Amino acid sequence: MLIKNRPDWHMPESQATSEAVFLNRRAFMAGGAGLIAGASLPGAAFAQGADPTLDLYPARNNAAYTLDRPVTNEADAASYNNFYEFGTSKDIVASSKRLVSRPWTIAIDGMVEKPFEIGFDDLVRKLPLEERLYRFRCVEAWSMAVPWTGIPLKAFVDFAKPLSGAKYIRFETFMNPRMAPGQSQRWYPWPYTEGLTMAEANNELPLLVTGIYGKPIPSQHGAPIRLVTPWKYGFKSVKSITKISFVAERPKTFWEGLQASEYGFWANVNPEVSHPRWSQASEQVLGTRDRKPTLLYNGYAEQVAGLYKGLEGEKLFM
Ligand SMILES: Nc1nc2c(c(=O)[nH]1)N[C@H]1C(S)=C(S)[C@@H](COP(=O)(O)O)O[C@H]1N2
Ligand SMILES: [Mo]
Repeated sequence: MLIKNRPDWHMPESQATSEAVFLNRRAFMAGGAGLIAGASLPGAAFAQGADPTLDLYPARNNAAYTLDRPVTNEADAASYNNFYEFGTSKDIVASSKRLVSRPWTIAIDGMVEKPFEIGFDDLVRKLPLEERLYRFRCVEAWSMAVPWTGIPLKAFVDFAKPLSGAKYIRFETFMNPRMAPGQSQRWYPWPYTEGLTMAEANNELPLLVTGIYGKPIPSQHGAPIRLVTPWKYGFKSVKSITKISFVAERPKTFWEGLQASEYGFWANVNPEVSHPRWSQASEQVLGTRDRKPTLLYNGYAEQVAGLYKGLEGEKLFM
């Protein structure tokens, strides 16, 4: 196995237990560990042309969203990723180059006036794009601060015209095991899915992200379009979306399907509620030697706390 030199802030494997460590064990026992090797095949066969949305960047910055810490170095954010479709390590940049992000079609279905499909390059020119600086917190207790560019989810919801019976929005990633070797690992509930309540979807914070650091989003961050919900743990921020459905029932998410006792639907950040394998009290800031205290709702209580009034009986923080 190749061990790359890491900057000295990088957490040793022992500290940075992966979200899926128990799965690796399961895979090993099933004799499927060799499948992971496929994730590092060269991506040459999938080479693509210039990005057709380059002219949209950098987008206007929305100055309403400020940070309490410096923006994470771009190279650090771009080389420490979770994208299980391309491997379970943090080092998936090379294998994620297999992601073919053009042409890219998104299906909008379920409880909408009229289901439709739209090409990504068409969608991104129909709706407003803006840049926002957000904190981002993974349940593995690392964090970063990122200039995302995206479409406010609320603008997309209005565009999709959901019916009043729609109570949740469900997001789904592509399914293509030939392109994404991790999807050959049959014990995962592929494709990756996530969901929000309609009230959450209509909040000001969630972004359908299409860019990062003033450029179109690269493969490892979830090209060409992914969700970002900065008050929730990172696993809610589903990458490379191909389907958005409006539904009446709470969707079952990928991580709930894997391990419901550890990963719930709400997944709101709370320093006082530990995950079974990680204290959530503090976070390792990527690219620095800093551990910072974690903030309730990752510092976004002012914007989102009201969403959870009356839901105190729910497991809001896992
Ligand atoms: N489709 C898909 N989306 C995903 C994941 C994944 O494995 N597959 N991992 C999630 C997790 S656990 C995190 S922390 C973030 C990481 O985003 P980043 O690599 O852009 O920092 O993506 C989330 N979205
Ligand atoms: Mo994560």
